This record gives sequence, structure tokens and C-alpha cells, in this order.
Amino acid sequence: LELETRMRRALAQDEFVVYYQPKVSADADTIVGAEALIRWMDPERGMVSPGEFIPVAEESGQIEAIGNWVLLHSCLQNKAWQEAGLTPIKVSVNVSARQFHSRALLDSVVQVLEQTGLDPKWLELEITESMLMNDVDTAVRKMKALRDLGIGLSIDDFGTGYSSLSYLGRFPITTLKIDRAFIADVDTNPKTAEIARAIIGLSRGLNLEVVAEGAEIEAHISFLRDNGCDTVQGFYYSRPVAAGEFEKMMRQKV
Ligand code: G
Ligand code: G
Ligand code: MN
Ligand code: NA
Repeated sequence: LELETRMRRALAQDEFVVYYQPKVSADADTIVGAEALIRWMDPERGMVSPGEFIPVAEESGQIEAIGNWVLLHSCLQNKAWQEAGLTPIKVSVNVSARQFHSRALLDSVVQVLEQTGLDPKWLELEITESMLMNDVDTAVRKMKALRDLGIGLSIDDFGTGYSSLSYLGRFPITTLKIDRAFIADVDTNPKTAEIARAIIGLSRGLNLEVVAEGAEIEAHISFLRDNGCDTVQGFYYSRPVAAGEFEKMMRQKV
């Protein structure tokens, strides 16, 4: 079967799963958040990577249904963790370009918040710079409407897009997420280290939370901690894991 057809069946037959990757506070070493990342357990082909099927879903329009599914399930899960008495965390959900530009996004978020009863401050959407640049005014209006709901907004893969820094002050965002390309050689390349320091400084100056992604080794962690990065995500702490395993990590702190 075509990927598109299999995806339609996957949604109906519950073959999608949300995995969670911890975001850790750089100074306290505690889990303060998670990125929700979709996984597809195809009964015939095993695990299919979102890098493979998200672009197809985006093309075919299925991304709206899949995106709403991820949003609902990660908010239900987060609410369940809170009701189980765990320290509240913020869950970040990736939004694709087509979802961001859809008229239905705002209503979908409102509906999920109502349906789950999750306090909006525990939800954040991750968007990329490239989604915002075609029509900056419209994007800013959409971001403001989302922020008015009380949720957070993060710029994902920051530093790799083509947005002008002059727009950064106009975007009503709460978080900058430094792309992992900058983190990878922060301990070996002095120029990369300087760029990472500048992004951290910029975020602090603009009162934004700054998250580093792709921290894989102790040297990345110590660099980020020493340079005032708030939050760190990466294989050093954990790969994305199923909800049950994530809950175990939260109970053990990291
Ligand atoms: O988790 P992994 O590294 O395999 O993710 C690959 C890509 O798929 C990343 O760019 C990630 O942002 C994207 N992705 C993962 N889950 C989702 C999702 O729920 N929605 C969207 N739009 N993209 C996702
Ligand atoms: O594009 P986006 O930033 O949403 O992609 C998120 C993906 O990045 C996650 O699904 C995860 O698989 C991947 N990722 C997370 N931490 C690391 C890391 O430490 N190293 C590498 N290479 N990839 C990571
Ligand atoms: Mn992301
Ligand atoms: Na990213």
C-alpha cells in the first residue's frame, strides 16, 4: 500500500504513539519539560521515522489529523502525570508549516485545552523560523492569538533558518531552541562556542527561555551550564522514550 493509505489506516488503528524526550534544567538537573515526538509502529514494517512520514502527511493534508492527534494525546498525558502527583512539566509539541498556516490551528488548541483541562502554561508549540517569514504580519497575528490562550511558543532549530534577527523582537515567543548543529562542536570549535554564547545572551536579553538541543556528551552540558543556558535536551540525558519510561525518569528526577 501507498504510505498515504497506510497512514490513514494507522490513525484509525492506533498505530501512532507519542514518545517524550526530557528537557532538563541546566542548573538543577531536574526534568522541567518534554518534547513530544510522534512514532509510528507499522505492523508490517516496524517503526517508521517521522522524518519519513511527516513530509508525506504534510503534502497529502493528513498532517492536520495527525497533528491534532499528537496535540490531544500529549495534553492528555501531561494532565494524567499531573493528576498522578508528579511535579508539573511543560510539554512541547512540534507544529508543521501546513498546520501553522491552517485556520483550524487556534480552534484545535482551544478544543484540546478544554477537553483535557490542562492549564495552558504547561503546553508549548515548537515552530520553525521558515514558517514565519512568508507573511510576517499574519504570522505575528497568529502567534499573538495562540499566546493569548496562555500557551508558550518556541522557535525550533534556531539559527538554521533564514529569518532576519530584526524580526525576533516582533515575534511574541517565549523560547528559543538552539539548533543541535551549534551544540555538536561547541566544545571543540571556538567559533561555534562564540555563536552559542551569543544566542544564549540574546535570549536572556530578550527575556526568552533558551533551550539547547542535541547535547550528547558531558562537555556539551558543562559548556551550556557555564554559559547560562536554561534548559538542555539531548541523548546525554535520554533519547525520546515511551510515556511509561518517561514517567519512571520523572520519579527518579533524571
Ligand atoms: O523524533 P525524530 O528525531 O525522529 O524526528 C524527526 C523529525 O520529525 C523532527 O524534525 C521532528 O521535529 C519531526 N516530528 C516528530 N514528531 C512530530 C510531530 O508530532 N509533528 C511534527 N510536525 N513533526 C514531528
Ligand atoms: O527538528 P526537531 O528539533 O523537532 O527534532 C527533534 C529530534 O532531534 C528528536 O526527535 C530526536 O530524535 C533528535 N535528537 C534529540 N536529541 C538528540 C541528540 O542529542 N543528538 C541527535 N543527533 N539527535 C537528537
Ligand atoms: Mn522540535
Ligand atoms: Na529542533
